[in-house]
Parts: sequence; structure tokens; C-alpha cells
Amino acid sequence: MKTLINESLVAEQNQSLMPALQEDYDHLGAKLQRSGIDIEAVTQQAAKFQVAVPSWGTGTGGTRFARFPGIGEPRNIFEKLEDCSVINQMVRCTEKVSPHFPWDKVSDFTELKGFADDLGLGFDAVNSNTFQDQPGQEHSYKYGSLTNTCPQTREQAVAHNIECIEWGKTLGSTALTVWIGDGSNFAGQSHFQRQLERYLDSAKEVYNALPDDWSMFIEHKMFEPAFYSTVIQDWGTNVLCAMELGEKAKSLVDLGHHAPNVNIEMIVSRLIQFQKLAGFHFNDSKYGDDDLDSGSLHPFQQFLIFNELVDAEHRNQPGFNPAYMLDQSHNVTDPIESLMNSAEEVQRSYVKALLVDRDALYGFQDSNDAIMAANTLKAAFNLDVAPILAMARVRNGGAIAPIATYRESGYRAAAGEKRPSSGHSGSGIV
Ligand code: LRH
Ligand code: MN
Ligand code: MN
Repeated sequence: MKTLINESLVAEQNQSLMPALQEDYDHLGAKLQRSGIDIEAVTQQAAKFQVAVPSWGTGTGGTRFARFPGIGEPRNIFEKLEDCSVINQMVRCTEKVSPHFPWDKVSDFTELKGFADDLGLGFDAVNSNTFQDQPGQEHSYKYGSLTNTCPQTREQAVAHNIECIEWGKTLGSTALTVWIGDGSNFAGQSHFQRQLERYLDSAKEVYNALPDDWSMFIEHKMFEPAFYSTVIQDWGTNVLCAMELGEKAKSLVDLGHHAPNVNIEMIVSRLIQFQKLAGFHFNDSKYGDDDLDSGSLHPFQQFLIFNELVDAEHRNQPGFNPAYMLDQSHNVTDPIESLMNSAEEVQRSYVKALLVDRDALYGFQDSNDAIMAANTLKAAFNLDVAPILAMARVRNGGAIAPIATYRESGYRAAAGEKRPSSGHSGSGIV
């Protein structure tokens, strides 16, 4: 496997940090032992954790007002994969990349697959894009894509989703994520039922093109770009459509796509219960679809979501196999640093959730001991599991201190030399 950061630099940095890490790890191990938890078992589970990186997250996102490009931004999918491989080399829990078409322009998918293989990377769900018009496109998505009142426009959107499946097959992906921006901006502009009927008709065509081992991930979002109504606006409409389509269709939860204060962990629980949880787009948010770094604002919420996920794992719930992906937009940070940090934050929530004393929690739930139930969750959340995460990373060949080692490598400055700024390019994020 080709690595882009000098392995001896990683080894050197790790060596100097190892004595302190070992001390902290042993101390945490002794503490956990008092609660009957074997730290080694937890570290092994942490080391198996994976979350996919979005190809579009490697460039500076920008807003609808401005985009301020960073140094050495990737100019194409090959350079995006290089950055993803650096992320994975440091954190060793991001082996897969979720591509977005046609933002990721590819002329030879076999070549792309080979390029990723060499970097030790694979592909997670492929994302279609019918929320923008592309140059030369015959029919406009101004008034919707899969739900457009014009049949030719709907056909064009269906065909794009089907070509994404074809491309994904070559890349070794097994899922298509469909998010549409379709909706309306004025009361009365669209007939709610007819619009959803058109969605289902189109989505069925896409669904029917799925290979046997593929899934279709339906992603909901409350608003934006449509500001009065959105067709797939919440998990209710989402799961109704997934049920209507069939077993291969499941609901994807993007953390930023809900009304403020919505109990997302409960939505997750419901979807698990009915075997309809596709997976996640992790990010954090204060106001709306902010796409901030995962766990940067609401680490407790993220932990509570993982509490549901680990509970499902613990109870061996049938059909439970969610896909974990990041979906972020970076405006003021180096995207590589944000993505490394975020992967670690998601992994941190997972590890903390593993440490919940589940039998005690079930007991407190059954006896209606609210304060002790809450304290049981808090006890796990309040533990500092950083030594477990660092040890899992180093055992997988990663860096004890990902950001410090990455900065020391000078990768970004070198990318700046190799990739002169176009002043534009990047993710093309909306
Ligand atoms: C929509 C969304 C969806 C898109 C991505 C770029 O807001 O979350 O997942 O594909 O952003
Ligand atoms: Mn998303
Ligand atoms: Mn979003």
C-alpha cells in the first residue's frame, strides 16, 4: 500500500509520544478494570471502527455568499483520494471514500478503482446529484428532478441515478445515496400528493436498477434549497418511501437535516427497530444544515446516537448494518485536519457508548430509577477515552497525534506547490 506521508516520520513521532500514552492507557485500564471492563477488548473494537470520508469534504466548501479557497486544494478526484489516503494513514479508521457524481469527474472508473486500491482505499455509497444543472444538460432541475412535472426531466434524473449505480459497480460500492432538493418555495406552488407520487414512480425505476446486493439510501432534509416545502422533508416521509420501495431501500440520517432540538437518537432507534436504518452522514450543526465538524458542538447528542447503535449491536438486532459516513463542509480549517478530527470524534462516541454499563441501565429503566439511568449514561460519556483511541490508531499503523504528525510532514505546503490554486474548483458544495 502506497503511503504519502513518510512512514519513518510517523514512527519517530509515535516513539516520542508512546511512553506518555502507555502511562495514560495503563491508568485508564486500571480504572476500567474496577468496573469489570477489559480495556484490551474495547481497544480491539475501537480498532475495527470505520467511518467513510466524503470526497467533497476534501476541498473548501464555501457558502452561497463566498468561497475562500485553501492552499493546495485537490483539483480532481485523484487528488481528493490522495488527501483521503493521508487522512486514513493518520487515523486508520477511514478506509472508504464516498464519491459524488458528477462533482467527481471520472473518465475511466477502472483506472480510478486501481488508483484507490494502490492507496489502500475503497468506496462507500455513491451519491447522485440532481440538485444542480450541469453544463450541457438537456432538461433543467429548476423545478425539481425526480419529482419534476415534466416526464423527460424525471427520466433524465432517473437515468443519472442509474448511471451512478453502474459507475459504483466498477468501484466496488454497494449503495446509492439519493438526496433531492426538490420542493417548493411558495404555498400552493406544488400539489403535495402528486409531487410525492412522482417521486415514488421515479424512485421505483432507480430501485429496480439496483443489483441484488445493493441498497438505496434515501436522505431526508427539512428545507434548503426549497424554502416552503421539501418532498423528502423528514424521517417520516423518508421511511414511508423506503417501505413503499422495498427491502433494499433504507433511510439515511444526516445529523444536520432536522429541526432544531429534534430527538435524533430516537429517530435512529425507530429506524433500527423496523430494520430501516441505512446509515449516517455525520456532522454537527447549530442552526440548520451547517455541516460543521462532527462532535464539535454536540458531542453528547452524538454519544446518545451511538448509545442506540451500540445497544442494537449488543442485542444483535436483525438487519442492523449501518453505513457510517461524514458529510461536512470546511470553510476555515484545513479539510484534512477537520476530517481527521471528525473521524476521531465519531470513533470517540462509539467507544464511549461501548463503555455504558448496559445491564445496569436496563435495570434502572425497569425500576424507573431515572436519575441512576441518566448517571449510567453520563458515567460513560464523562470518561476520557483518548488513550484507547490513540492506542487503536497506533496498533493499526496510524499516528498517536494525527494533526501534529500531519503538520510536521509539510504535506499541505507541498500540495500547494503541486496544485496551484484555480481560485475556484473544490467541492462545488451547495
Ligand atoms: C444535502 C447533503 C447531501 C448532499 C450533500 C452534499 O444537504 O447533505 O448529502 O449529497 O449535502
Ligand atoms: Mn448529507
Ligand atoms: Mn446536508
